Amino acid sequence: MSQSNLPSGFVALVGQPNVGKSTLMNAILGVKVAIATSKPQTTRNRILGVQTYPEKGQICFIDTPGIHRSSKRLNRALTDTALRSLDDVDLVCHLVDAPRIVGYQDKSGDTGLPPEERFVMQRLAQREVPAVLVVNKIDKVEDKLKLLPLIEGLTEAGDYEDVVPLSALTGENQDKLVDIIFGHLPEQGFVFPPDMLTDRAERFIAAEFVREQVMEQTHNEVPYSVAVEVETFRDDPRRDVIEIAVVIHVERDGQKGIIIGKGGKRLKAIGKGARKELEKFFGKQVYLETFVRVEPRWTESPGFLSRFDYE
Ligand SMILES: Nc1nc2c(ncn2[C@@H]2O[C@H](COP(=O)(O)OP(=O)(O)OP(=O)(O)O)[C@@H](O)[C@H]2O)c(=O)[nH]1
Ligand SMILES: [Mg+2]
Repeated sequence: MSQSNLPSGFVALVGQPNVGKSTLMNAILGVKVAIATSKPQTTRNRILGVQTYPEKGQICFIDTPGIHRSSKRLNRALTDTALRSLDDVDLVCHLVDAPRIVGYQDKSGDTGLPPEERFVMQRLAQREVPAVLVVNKIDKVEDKLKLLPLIEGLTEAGDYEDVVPLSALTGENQDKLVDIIFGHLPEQGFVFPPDMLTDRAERFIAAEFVREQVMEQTHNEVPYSVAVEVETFRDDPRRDVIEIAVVIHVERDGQKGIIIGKGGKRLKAIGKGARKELEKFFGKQVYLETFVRVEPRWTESPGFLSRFDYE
């Protein structure tokens, strides 16, 4: 088959927050492009990740924010971004968190689909793109027999071309998903050059890697009140170090104190963690400076949200 006949196209990864969309994209790409944390609402923008198989074809993943119900401006913008991503793709992968659904019981003790999952399914049903159901985190389901009723319930409630139970963490069944995806892509040759990885600039990646550390190392409302902006990004090819300076925006003075920590300890740990990840990504030494600034109620400010491309 000549390269111009190989299957390729756009595949949106969608689902509730924290189901493993970014982890799965990174796992298939073999590179961390999208940050992933243990907390929901980590991803805030649509992020392209391209994986080229020279003999097989090209998958252009679109990682998206988690779809969820909320009255907050930032959160509504996240769900809107995810839903807009469905407009121009060839296939949707709807990810669900297997252990969460297996363990679900409503107030009366009935099992079934959690209402948040029904909300996502309703939103997906309004689109015409074909969808594949990806049942993620199966490594966390001890009794695999419990997956069967779960899959039955989901496929009854939604309209899917295929179902793939897998683990984005261990890699189990990921090849199967790749094969299924290729079965749904048009034979049109590569969309992007084979060495393309993402559409996101280095500055975006740098800011995101810092935000990842803040989200993992803080708790309660703090992770959701943080936005990170790169002020300086200096990568001089004649020098073997990249100089990066970032501002961590928070909403309140108290949050600034939490991020800095006693004697600057937490900010130091955040910087250290981010620097390690950045050096891995850029393959070069990184000198990272961090500043914390208070931007009152930025999560409700249209100007600030659009500055970060959140809406
Ligand atoms: N055990 C297990 N954990 C997983 C798996 N996939 C993802 N996780 C974990 O689930 C958490 C959420 O992963 P993310 O990739 O950030 O999830 P997401 O769907 O992108 O979340 P949002 O960006 O908030 O919508 C992280 O702690 C991951 O390590 C899996 O297959 N098994
Ligand atoms: Mg994500």
